[in-house]
Amino acid sequence: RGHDAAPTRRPFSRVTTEDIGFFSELLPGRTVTDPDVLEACNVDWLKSVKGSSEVLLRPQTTEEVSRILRYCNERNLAISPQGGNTGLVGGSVPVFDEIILSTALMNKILAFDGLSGILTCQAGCVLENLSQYVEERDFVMPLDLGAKGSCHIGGNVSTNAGGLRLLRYGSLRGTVLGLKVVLADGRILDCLAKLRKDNTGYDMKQLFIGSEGTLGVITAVSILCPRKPKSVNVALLGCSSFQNLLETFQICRGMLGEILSAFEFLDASCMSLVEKHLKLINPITESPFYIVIETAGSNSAHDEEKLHSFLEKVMASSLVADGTVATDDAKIKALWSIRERITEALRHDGYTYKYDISLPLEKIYDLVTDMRAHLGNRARNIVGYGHVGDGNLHLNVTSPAKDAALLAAIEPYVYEWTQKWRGSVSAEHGLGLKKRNYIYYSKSPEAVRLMKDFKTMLDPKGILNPYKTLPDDGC
Ligand code: FAD
Ligand code: 2HG
Ligand code: ZN
Repeated sequence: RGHDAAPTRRPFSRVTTEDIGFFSELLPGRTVTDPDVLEACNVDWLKSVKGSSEVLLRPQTTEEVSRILRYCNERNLAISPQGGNTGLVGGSVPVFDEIILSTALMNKILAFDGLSGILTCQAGCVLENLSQYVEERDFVMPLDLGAKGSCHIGGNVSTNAGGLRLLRYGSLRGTVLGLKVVLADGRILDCLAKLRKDNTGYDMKQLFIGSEGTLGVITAVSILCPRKPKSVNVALLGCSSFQNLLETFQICRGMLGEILSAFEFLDASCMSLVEKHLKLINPITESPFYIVIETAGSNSAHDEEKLHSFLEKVMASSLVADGTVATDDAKIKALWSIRERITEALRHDGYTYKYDISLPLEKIYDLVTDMRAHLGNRARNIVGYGHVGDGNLHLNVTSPAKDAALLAAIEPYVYEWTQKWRGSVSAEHGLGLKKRNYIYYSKSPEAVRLMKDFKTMLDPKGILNPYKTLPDDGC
């Protein structure tokens, strides 16, 4: 089953006027049937998939979510949970007429402990708002990503989003300490622990992290925030080859050690796209590859000394051809924009085929090089960028419009390539609608069968985000 394989509508009930009546009574003024509002929620951020839902529900509390799900489960009505709708795999919008359950009004901060740094909030809090809130209290969120202005923490947890700080603070599987989740039949599972350590049996919250709304609706999150670093430096460096970039990474880890907080890369094609479509300025000499390094520490003199000896070493050995360092906020932001806004630039470049691949570090750019040779001039642009520190490549292929022949040339080639090196076909974006049928390239049939068993146990009628994450077949 290919990228565009359309699923068949399952025999869920259709929303009736009685259903609308029930929801309107439960959520007065927050049961939306206005086609103009629904239009935006039915389409994903990439404008690549579109549903036809006629109802948007905007609960404010866990209790309301519970009553919605209990009702939908009894009525056999399907639900598509939605946060900021910035997901990149078609997971956040309905495929057919599933009811959209938005967390947009679940945006309250519930508690912040200034001693431990543990933040507890509702699932619909926008990541950037949380960052601002904890930064005012001298802490930072353990995750950061280009979609921060729109994405919700519940969406981040549901996709197990990685982002730009994972290298330093680790994945949400470690920093999320607790969750409150509503199950398909309306039961409320309160695992909103605020403990660093808790080995009382199975860690139930892990099941919901990265499950893309298929096992339950997350309504609240508690998350461990690190202290805000006193000193931050960002460097943009140019490298003449990917081999030089990898050697620079090795030296960087050794010399910057505990202050290294990000090591990201982009190739020259990405730089051209942000220059062309977003009018961003490349402040250094053109190079085949660029690195964005961030240091975050507690002593600016110590951090700058370390950073400068590292830069001297990599420039003296010609691993790095040119570079610039930023210490003030405006320049730091400008350098980060070059990396963070590539996804936006790609959207301007045409229809985009996205691949979010984990590979052994030494292989990550070979996939881009091989794809260029394989596709020849059939694509508009073939670019590579991503999280070097995490072994995560973002391979993107653009074309003037949707192109079935181009797609057939990319897939399954890209997945076979990834499988050969025992990589992952979804490093951090999830499987959603678009990648669900490629799961076997990275997971064994036994593991997928167990996933299906969990799904059946927790959502026997399959009402939660149908057609997403799990493959269509009956394996
Ligand atoms: P949505 O898109 O609304 O939903 C995503 C999935 O989670 C869907 O399956 C949805 O059904 C489910 N869901 C949402 N909320 C809930 C809930 N409360 N309970 C249960 N299920 C729920 N990802 C990365 O990992 N790293 C990045 O660096 C990164 N950068 C990005 C940059 C840009 C410009 C964009 C557009 C996206 C980027 N992403 C990145 C993709 C990433 O998946 C999302 O940005 C983010 O994690 C999704 O949050 P959201 O609130 O928008 O969720
Ligand atoms: C990033 O790292 C995001 O910028 C988006 O994960 C990647 O658009 C992409 O392919
Ligand atoms: Zn990414």
